[in-house]
Amino acid sequence: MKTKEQLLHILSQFRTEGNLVSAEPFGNGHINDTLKVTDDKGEIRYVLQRINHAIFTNVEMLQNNIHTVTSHIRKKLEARGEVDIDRKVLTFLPTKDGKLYYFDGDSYWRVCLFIPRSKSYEEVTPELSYEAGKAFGDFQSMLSDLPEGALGETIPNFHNMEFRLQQFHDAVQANPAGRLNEVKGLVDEIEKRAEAMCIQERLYREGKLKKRTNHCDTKVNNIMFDEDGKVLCVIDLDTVMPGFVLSDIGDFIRTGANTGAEDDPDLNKVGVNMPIFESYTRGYMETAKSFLSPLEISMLPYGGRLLTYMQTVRFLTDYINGDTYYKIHSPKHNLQRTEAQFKLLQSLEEHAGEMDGFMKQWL
Ligand code: ADP
Ligand code: GN1
Ligand code: MG
Repeated sequence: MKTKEQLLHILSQFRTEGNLVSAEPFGNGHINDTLKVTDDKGEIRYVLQRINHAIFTNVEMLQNNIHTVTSHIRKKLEARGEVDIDRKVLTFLPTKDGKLYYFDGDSYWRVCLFIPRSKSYEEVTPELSYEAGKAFGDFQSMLSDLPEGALGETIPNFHNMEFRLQQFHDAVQANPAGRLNEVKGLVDEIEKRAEAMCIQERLYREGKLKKRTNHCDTKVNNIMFDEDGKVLCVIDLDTVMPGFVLSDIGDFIRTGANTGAEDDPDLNKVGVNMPIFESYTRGYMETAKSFLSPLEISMLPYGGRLLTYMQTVRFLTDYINGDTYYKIHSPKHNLQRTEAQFKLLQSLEEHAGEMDGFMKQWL
């Protein structure tokens, strides 16, 4: 990591205000490095991020996408007569020479305003989950009129299940870290479900499903709430791109509607939290129903299983590959994550009938 002086030098490339004195680690994402920037009065002013360039290889496209999305949402909020807009959409600062990021010779950096009096959660209540559902539905709805081609795919095939399985099969075939024997049982479980989990790609080829603009990382900690539990805004916009609609309900079910943690070492704690699923879905349907097709609505619970399956596949692929993608905090972290996600998947499968029944009120 950089020294404080180096970080302050990076910050000085941007059109910041105030006398900035420190930049310290913040949040617990698996991909980028996030830092909070404080001024000489002790106030947090900005969020500085080092973009993971190994994963987001086209930083120009990435930052253009984010600029397009935040400008579009800002216009919508203005048209609605919203106040306090700087807390309701992320505001990125240009560099002094007018660029959307700064390259220091080895890393790419960006800066946005810190949202004051805001909070994100790793676990939610049904009330917060209902608000989050409305917010993600509204986010998709506000972006639903972006013209085709307005956004690029920052990670090509990001939520394409067929592609993720291809990567998984490549890893199994190559077995580069010699870990395959240890995970044979999990590999079989993945294979058993492979065909059923590629429905969206198939329906798309048959012309029955269209692509929309999705957030694609609707983790519960990517929503900022105010002190009264109302949503301020959706953050972490790196993966906003065209894709299948189930992504944005699926990843919330995966992360919010889990009684345990994403990487819980105690599998007994992991399982679907039905009240969270129901309240998120209720909120989401309030803002998203107008643009969803009946087929998409009926598939929403499948979205929870799909995104949990996809994450199981992605964590296991990374474990087999020797931990090259996700930041890990212990040697078997990716295996622990895989097992916890698989346990959640089994629980979602057990509750599938109940979840489908809940959707009937909108069909
Ligand atoms: P990552 O890609 O590492 O998940 P995020 O952009 O989601 O990065 O940021 C990580 C955490 O930092 C968030 O969960 C949130 O708590 C906090 N955070 C990020 N941006 C802001 C902001 N503009 N204002 C306040 N807090 C923020
Ligand atoms: C990554 O950056 P973060 O932690 O929000 C990943 C998501 C995964 C998630 C699993 C670009 O998100 O797709 O679902 O970890 N982001 C990328 O926790 O791969
Ligand atoms: Mg995040």
